[in-house]
Amino acid sequence: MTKIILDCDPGHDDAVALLLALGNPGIDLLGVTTVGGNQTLDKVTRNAQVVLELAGHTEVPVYPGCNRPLVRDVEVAADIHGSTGMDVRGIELPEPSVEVQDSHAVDFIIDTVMSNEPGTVTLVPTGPLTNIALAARKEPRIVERVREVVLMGGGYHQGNWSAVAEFNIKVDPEAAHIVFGEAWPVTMVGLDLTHQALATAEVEERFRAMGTPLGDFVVGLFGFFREAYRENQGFDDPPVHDPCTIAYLIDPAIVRTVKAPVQVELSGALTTGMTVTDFRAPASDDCHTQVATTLDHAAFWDLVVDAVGALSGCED
Ligand SMILES: [Ca+2]
Repeated sequence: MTKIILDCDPGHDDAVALLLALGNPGIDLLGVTTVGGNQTLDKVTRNAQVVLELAGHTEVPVYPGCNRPLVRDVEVAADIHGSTGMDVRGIELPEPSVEVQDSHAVDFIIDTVMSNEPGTVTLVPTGPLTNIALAARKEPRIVERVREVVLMGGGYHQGNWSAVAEFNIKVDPEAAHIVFGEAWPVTMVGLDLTHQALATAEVEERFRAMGTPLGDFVVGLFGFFREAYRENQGFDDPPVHDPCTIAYLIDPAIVRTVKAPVQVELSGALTTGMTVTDFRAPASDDCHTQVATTLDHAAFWDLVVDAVGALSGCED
């Protein structure tokens, strides 16, 4: 089992990442930490609680983290995720009974990494990298103890929050600079990969056909997400970014990667938040960063469908 901490800002696609992590037998979700991103911290934390409630996993602890980027002002993605950060179509969301923990996300991350065997805990950030950067600064010894950081963010050809920058990196580039700069292994699951993870009508139908509350929840997520992506980003089907990180951890064959140095632009006139990826020569042996390139779309959605089915109590 791969032990992970999911550091997220739910978020439609964060919600699907959570379901995949909860429903796949290969993933041991040690805790959920939240960070201001798609919406404000209080909203995304509540959304994490709602997803755990719906999935029947109220035992997973939730730790709220940073409510703003390290340096820059708060910027949310209401156009894409709605006023709640996780607007859905056609269903009522429950009042969560899951309580949030008193300690801060950054301290939970540090304590968990330090108390587990070295090389056993993977950090999976699917929001801005504020919590992860602060954890690395507060307790530098976590850097050599973390197994790897598998993050959704960035892209080597594409942007979505500017021509060349992706949202998670663009809103807190200083945090991203810290995370990419530390010596731990980093896998960047960026837009080049996640724009292949489209929730097509056929995919959506598989969740509808489950006929379960959780299947309907996913359909409700996709309904809002599809319309938001059509109106704001010119997509026919929405790209479901965040669960690609979990899919990579479950089966690396589903997400192909290539080693390459990545640096984050902090002061570009047009390019702030760009993840500048250097493909010019084969990466050296000590290159600690790799970028995701190609997704096996069918195998990816099979994993998500299986996980949601398992959480729903469905047989295959
Ligand atoms: Ca996210």
